[in-house]
Amino acid sequence: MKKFLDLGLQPLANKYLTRKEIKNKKKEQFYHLEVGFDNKTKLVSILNKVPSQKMFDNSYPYRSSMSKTMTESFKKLSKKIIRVFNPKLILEIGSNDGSLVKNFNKKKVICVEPCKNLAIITKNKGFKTYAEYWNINLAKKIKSNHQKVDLIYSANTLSHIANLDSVFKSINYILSDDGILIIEDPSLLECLKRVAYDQFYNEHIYVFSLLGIKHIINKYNLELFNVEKLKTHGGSIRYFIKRASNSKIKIHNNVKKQLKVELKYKMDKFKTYSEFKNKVEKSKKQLKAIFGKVKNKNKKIIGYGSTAKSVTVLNYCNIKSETLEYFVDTTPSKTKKYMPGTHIYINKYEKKLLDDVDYIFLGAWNFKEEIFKKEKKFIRKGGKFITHIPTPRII
Ligand code: DWN
Repeated sequence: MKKFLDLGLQPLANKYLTRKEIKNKKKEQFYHLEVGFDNKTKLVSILNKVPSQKMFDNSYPYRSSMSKTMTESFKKLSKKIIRVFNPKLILEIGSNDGSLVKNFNKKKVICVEPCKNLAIITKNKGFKTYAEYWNINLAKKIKSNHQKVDLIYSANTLSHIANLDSVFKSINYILSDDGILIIEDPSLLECLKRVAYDQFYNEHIYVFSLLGIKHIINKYNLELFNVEKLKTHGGSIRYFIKRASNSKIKIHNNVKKQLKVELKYKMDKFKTYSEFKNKVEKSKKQLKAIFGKVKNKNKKIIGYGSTAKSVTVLNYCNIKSETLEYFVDTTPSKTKKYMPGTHIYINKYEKKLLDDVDYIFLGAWNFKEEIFKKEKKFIRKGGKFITHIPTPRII
């Protein structure tokens, strides 16, 4: 791995602080957020990894069901899975609060979710749930209880696991011969194009490209047969994978097309990443200038969506509560808490909290359309948004 980006010292994203922890001056854990590119594997990864147990514990706050965009995307995919693949047994790695599996017959789904506070949700709804980390021991346990599975799905999870060899070895072990693996994660190409450097934080150990995925799955005799571009999470890719030995499934032209696009963008070259670094540094200067200008006019700025991504932005750009007064968020486990590192307060979302606000920083920029639709009144009254994607600007 050759380093191309340094985003400074960062607190652990998703470790929101309680009032008591702030009062007692709780010492937060910081790590050095550096990002590198591996010329051999074409993987882009953070360099200093935080152990999974410190990140995905019994109080993980992110709930995928909090966004209409995500629940609709999962619903659409579920219909497609039933229509096209009609699997007998589905395994979801990283099932969060069950927003995908709720679309399936309970008897046909196995959930894997190491965060116990989330695993309990699917368990209580009657889904077979393993509250464990995905690895070969768990794959063996599941296989001995249920036999092989014929569809494995994993969204926004594999990018969170450091040991990709263990991930794919375990998948390889449990997937039936004509089984399908569907993965979706943020797209590195979109991240580069949008200068979305906030896709990098302790949980996002990797931001995948098709080039990187292809390299790792080939080692396990797995093969891509289709890719779909998604709008979710600021631009994601859904990878459809089969065993190389399964010749019944034709390889879609989309795979070649996407590879061509990535190569045209020179994603296989280090230079592309060092140029990205320059864009990130420029973005920081521009965002700080916007906040400075607005604040000098004594305007009230708040944040919308206390995302893990905004932890990277605020800490990298050193934006604190003197500038951004508070966040609003709909996630119960985040509200009435404080943002990691910057200690900006998170209010439970209520429309009236926007009444005297002049500017809103879009922490959840990936849900811009959903938020703009919801906040028509704020916009009509002349309220403005600040975003750093793709370039810092006021909307
Ligand atoms: O990979 C990950 C993704 C899937 O989710 C995790 N590592 C952590 C998390 O990342 P994030 O926090 O950057 O995710 P989101 O989905 O961009 O978070 C959106 C936040 O905004 C949530 O806290 C909910 C909030 N929100 C809101 O308050 N009102 C979102 C919408 C759409 C809204 O209308």
